[in-house]
Amino acid sequence: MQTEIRKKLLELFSHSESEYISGQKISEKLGCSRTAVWKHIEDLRSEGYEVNAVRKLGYQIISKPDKISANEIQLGLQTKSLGSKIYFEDTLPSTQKLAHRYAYENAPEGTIVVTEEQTEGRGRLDRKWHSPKYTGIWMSLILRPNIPPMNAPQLTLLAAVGVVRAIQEVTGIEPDIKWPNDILVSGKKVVGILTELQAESDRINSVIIGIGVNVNQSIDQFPDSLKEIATSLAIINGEKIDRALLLQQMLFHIEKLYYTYLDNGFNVIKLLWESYAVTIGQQIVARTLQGSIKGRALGITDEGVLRLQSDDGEVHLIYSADIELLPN
Ligand code: BTX
Repeated sequence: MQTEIRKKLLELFSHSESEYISGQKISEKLGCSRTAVWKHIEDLRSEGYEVNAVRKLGYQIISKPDKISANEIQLGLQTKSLGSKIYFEDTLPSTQKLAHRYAYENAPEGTIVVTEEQTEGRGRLDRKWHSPKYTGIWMSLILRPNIPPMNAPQLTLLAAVGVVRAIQEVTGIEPDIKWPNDILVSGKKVVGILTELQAESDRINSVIIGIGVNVNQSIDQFPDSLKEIATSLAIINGEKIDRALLLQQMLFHIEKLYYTYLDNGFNVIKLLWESYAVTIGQQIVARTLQGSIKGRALGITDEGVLRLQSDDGEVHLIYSADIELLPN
């Protein structure tokens, strides 16, 4: 929408808060046709405004989009390096893509890329990650740990613990972790984590941790294919959550765990992770690219690999899979 017209339109509504303004009046004030008015209203809706339209009465703005900004993220951030450099965009194909570029261009450790909306958000194995505007936290974090590349999956588990702690603190919700990268509430996914590497055979240049949190979506904002398997923190709590604050707390907890990890290794993280994990002790099916294995999840190894005992007693090491929890 042209900025001038948008400004006029919003001004018009700000003078008559919670009142209806007729399409006729808007078209006169804006100097455009009724069809153009309708188009401008549709644009506002696509940007996160909730607009009521009632025949004969006109239009009424019910709520404005709940935006965040780099400033808001920075203000009150209690970290040393995470978030020390913030790239913030209103819309992006994927934060992960841009973070890869910045990592390649030597962005310092702790750099984050955050956006209000992803048009091509992605999960593992090139799956899609639904990332509608002004509702979630869509972020990629660049770390440069001095660890062997094979230990990088530990950072996915570390990030999951950090996100769970932040969610607990800010919302009071107690989420579960499903190996390796899902955070669930009442069995539905609220967070996905995607860890990618820029590495040589024995050395990590950077780890890019993509985190997607469903924060303020209403149920209607999920496509039908996700309604049964996904939820948001606001749906669970029945009220909107301060996304900037949640993001700050995520960075705070991830950083604390990260320094513990660099100083003392994976052990503490492993214990914490296991305390939040629903997978452990459960009957599960692990679907890997090589096929499916059914059995009991015993725990994770020091490398963060899942140990699964199949019904014939054999213990399998699962490096990457989709997990289905079966009733015990
Ligand atoms: P995943 O492969 O474990 O999960 C992807 C699957 O999750 C999809 O196939 C779909 O079934 C389901 N799904 C898609 N969108 C959502 C959603 N919003 N909520 C719940 N379930 C959903 C998980 O991959 C890793 C996701 C990482 C997303 C972040 S966002 C910031 C960064 N940028 C980017 O492009 N990806 C990461």
